[in-house]
This record gives sequence, structure tokens and C-alpha cells, in this order.
Amino acid sequence: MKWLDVVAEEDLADGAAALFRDAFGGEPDGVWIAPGRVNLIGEHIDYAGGLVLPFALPYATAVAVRRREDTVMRAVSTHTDESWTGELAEIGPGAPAGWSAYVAGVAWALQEHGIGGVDVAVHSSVPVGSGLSSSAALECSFALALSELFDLQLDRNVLIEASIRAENEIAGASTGGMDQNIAMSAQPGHALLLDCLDGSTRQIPLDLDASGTRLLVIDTNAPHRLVDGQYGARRKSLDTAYAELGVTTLRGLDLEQTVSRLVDDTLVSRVRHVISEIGRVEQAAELLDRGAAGSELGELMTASHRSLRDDYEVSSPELDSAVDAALRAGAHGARMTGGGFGGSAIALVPSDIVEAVVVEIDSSAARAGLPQPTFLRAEPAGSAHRFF
Ligand code: GAF
Repeated sequence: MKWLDVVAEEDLADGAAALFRDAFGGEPDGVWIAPGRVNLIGEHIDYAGGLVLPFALPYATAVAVRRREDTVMRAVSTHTDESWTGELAEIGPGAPAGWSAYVAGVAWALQEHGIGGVDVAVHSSVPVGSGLSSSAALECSFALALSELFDLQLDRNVLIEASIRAENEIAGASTGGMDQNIAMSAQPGHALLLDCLDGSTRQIPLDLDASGTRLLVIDTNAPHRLVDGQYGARRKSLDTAYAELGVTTLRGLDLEQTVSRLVDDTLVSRVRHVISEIGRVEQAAELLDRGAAGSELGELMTASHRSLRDDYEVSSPELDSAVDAALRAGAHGARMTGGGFGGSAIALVPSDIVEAVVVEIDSSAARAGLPQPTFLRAEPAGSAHRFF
């Protein structure tokens, strides 16, 4: 069984600072850290004005950053030999491409607030391409770094918006904003109920121990891609549904009445997912308010997965295998988490059967000839901050 160890913040920061010295010489001005996330429930509805319930993971990204006297930006990472050097003024949609779009994009989005050139070195324990929000962890750690280094005095909401613009406009991933919100707003021991219609948030205690449960994160090691056409296609299908229904959001609409007004079967399925998923998040939040993170929450998670698999069609054989195996082995519930099409699943598991569930997921993947999954620990962690 493959487990991914949590890396202590000090070691993450050391890794970023060591790379900084190697690549650029001298010391960084500081190191900033932001977390990856899982979403407990409320999937593919942030861009539809829905409710989502993510929490931050103890896996995170560190950026070591130093101001420059000019308008050049240089970016390096321990994850790849691919580095980037460019002028701030050269940054725009599609330029640069690849991983550096996420940092360059943040600099681009904050330029109007008065930033100059920087050198940045990245080191992360969030697995890349696993649907655990490595991109938002990178954007948000760097956005906070720029804000503090250039004394921009910006509210976190402005940094969230800048991070979203970096991802949407420069990296070309039309994502919805949940990931940047949780990276900037997470509190240890809590999930964040985020209302994507009005932007309001509520911290909800997530005490898994008190419910005798553990949340297992299963990285299927099947890479997920948000910049290919499928994610954008789901967003477009909702736009078509809004136009046919004459609405700007599906929030608050009655499921049966709404789908009866649609002709196209695919649109019916997409809309059914969105409206039913919003209802499941409301129920999940009520359960957590009562401190009940057990079997009822698990049932909602499994229903969410079925809806994502059958109605929204964003699951994959690897995700379905992990979810089915977890349920067979006695998990209270399981679902894909994040954008889907590969990536990660989560399972809510009675504490005393974690090992049995892990074994069943692992051996099911092997029997089906799928990649061996990696298991991660999921205690709700805190938000982006300066390490030194
Ligand atoms: C990705 C996106 F970045 C989020 O905005 C969200 O839409 C999620 O997929 C699906 O819920 O993580």
C-alpha cells in the first residue's frame, strides 16, 4: 500500500528556500505556504452558484520569493526542470504556458496594484494533477507573497479573485473558484460552507474523531485535466440550460418542475445533478452542525458520486473502482472529489476498518489493471500564511 506522508511545514519551506538558493543565489525575502484541498460534497456546482463544502489538506505548497529591482520574473520548481523567465508585461492569455502560468498569472492579475519583478522557487507536497488543487495552492501562496512583499494591503478576497483570474484567463482553465476560496479561508478542524451565489462563508467544525470516522483520500494516479474540453463543456451545457429556462441560476429551483421544462435528455441529466447536489450540500451542512459525520453523511457522499457518474458524467473507471471498493469494504460513503475525469476520491470510513478499506481499494485497482492508488491523510488544515 502506498501512503503519501505529510511533509512538515518547516521541511516544505526548507525545500523551497534550498531551491531558491541553488537557482538564484542568496536568500529569499520570505516563504509563504498554502494548502491543497478536498471537497467533502458539492461538486461541479461552484460555477453554478451552488453551495460547496471543502476543507484544506495538510499537504501544501511553499513558495520562496524575493523582490527584484526590475520588472523581470523568474520561476523554478522542484517538480520539474521547466523554468520560466520573462517580463511582467509579456504575461497574457496562454503566455507563459505550462505550470508557470499559475504564478505568472497571479503577477499579471495583481499588476494594477503595483508590483515589480520577483524570483520565485516552488516546492510542494500536494500531488500535481490529482484533483487536490495543487494549482490553487500555488496561486494563493504566491498571491499572498506578492501582496505582503509589495505591501499591497489587499483583502484576501482580492487575492482570491486574482488567483481565479490567473487560472481562468492566463492558464486557460475555466474553473469556478472553490479551490482558491478554501486555500485562503480554511480554518484547522473546520470545513468551509461556501455560498457561491453571494460569496458568503461559514466555518463548520468537522470533528471526525467524535463520529468515530476517518476521511481517506485516494489518489487514483489517473491524471485529471481541467484544461481539456470536458470541464468547459459542462459549464457550457449549464449556460444552454439557463437560456432555455430563462434563468441565471438553478439555485432555489424545484427539481421536477425544472427538468420537465427541458427537452434534451443530456441537459435534463446535467441540471438534475446541479439541483440535487445543492440539496445534498444543505443536508450535509445540517448533519455537520449536529456533529454527525457518520453514516448519514456517507450516504449523501455516495449519492453525490452516483449523480456525478451517471448524470454529470465526470467520473472515470479509476474513481468508480475506488468508490465501489470502499463501499464494499464497509465505508459509510465514498465519492470522487474535485474536477473528476481521473484524480482523487474520498471515503468516509469507520476508524476501526481503515486498513481493510485501503486493502480492498488497492487490490481492486490491481485486479482491474488500473494504476496503483496512493492514500493520503485528511485532517482539516489551515489557510495560506507566511512561514517566515
Ligand atoms: C475543480 C475546479 F477548480 C473547481 O472550481 C470546481 O469546479 C471543481 O473542479 C469541481 O467541483 O477543482
